[in-house]
Amino acid sequence: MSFTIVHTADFHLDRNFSYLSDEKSSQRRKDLLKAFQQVVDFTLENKPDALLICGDTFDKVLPRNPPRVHFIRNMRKIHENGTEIYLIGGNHDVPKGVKEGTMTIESLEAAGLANVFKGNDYSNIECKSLNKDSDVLNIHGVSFNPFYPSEKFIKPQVNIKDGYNILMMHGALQGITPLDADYEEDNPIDSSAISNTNLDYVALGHYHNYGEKTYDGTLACYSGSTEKITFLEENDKKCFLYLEVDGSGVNYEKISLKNRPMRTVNMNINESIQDIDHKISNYLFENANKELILRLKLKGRLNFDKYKTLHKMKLYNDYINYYFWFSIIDELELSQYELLALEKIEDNPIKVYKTYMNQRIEKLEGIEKEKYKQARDIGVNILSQVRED
Ligand SMILES: [Mn+2]
Repeated sequence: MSFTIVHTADFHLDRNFSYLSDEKSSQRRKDLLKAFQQVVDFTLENKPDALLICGDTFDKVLPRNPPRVHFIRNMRKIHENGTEIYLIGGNHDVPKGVKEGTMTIESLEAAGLANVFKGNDYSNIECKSLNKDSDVLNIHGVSFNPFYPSEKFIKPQVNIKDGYNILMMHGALQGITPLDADYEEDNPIDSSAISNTNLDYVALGHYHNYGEKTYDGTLACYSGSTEKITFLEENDKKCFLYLEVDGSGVNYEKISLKNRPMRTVNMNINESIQDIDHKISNYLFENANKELILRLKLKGRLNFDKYKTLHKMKLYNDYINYYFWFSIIDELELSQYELLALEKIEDNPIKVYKTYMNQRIEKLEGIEKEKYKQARDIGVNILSQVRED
């Protein structure tokens, strides 16, 4: 007898993409929903026994209602289709104070649609059993603990039961490397604690890249996020996992996801280039792609006069409609360029500020006039200090 399982994590629904305009950020939120939908559609079609969602379902503790309703509606379909759903909270789902109190995913449990492991005590991990004919799949799950110290390794205590045993966790398992090194500090899990269990499988969330390792016969996998969240993930191939657990062990298949393309390109610029704008403009024209998120990094050394022939804002305005989004990141170094003393610049910020304030002060009278004079002097003082720094 075997159990079939879909393992996924890190949908990050309702994320704000702060580097984008409101409109583009909202389109990226639709991208997140599209990636999520691919998992939903696969699950509805293949009817696995269990769907495991290993944290960071939502990017924030209090997501907006549209993605929340969308998520619940799809979970209901999966539930009614005969798949049992299990969720844990990730560092983005778990409230850190009493104000929010509960995780958004708990609403699924309240509606009777899913099992949510809300506990975050690694020494007392909750277990729910799924029966199929005479076989049992024991799912142990624990949510992310936001108060756990980053230098102390977690040794999860799992009470192994008759049948198959799977552990769901959201944290940093030793031995698997994340794309983003910062992630290694969040709820770090001791790999020897995994080796010493008799678990059949560890379903992990948190790392946005796929990763797997076997610890003394126990397979542990990060399914990775379903959409590319940061530029570190631009070349990452997104997937989720379809597993079959039976007497012979765990077999799994990576199911690929389709995502919006993201790319960072380094362009070398130097003084021998006749027309820098033209070179960049050519590149942007030839590589135009309405779906693409592009970062163009300019590298190299230029003198100041040559640098002044570069018009980044104009290039941006000319080509922004040829892409989903792009930006020119200026990493150029300037040669033969002396930092001018502020006094020598005609419009130094202190002068500009002083002139502006004096113009206003002229039009004022009485106490108002005095307040503005004080404000002018405080401002000049602060600006002078900044200049000295
Ligand atoms: Mn996470």
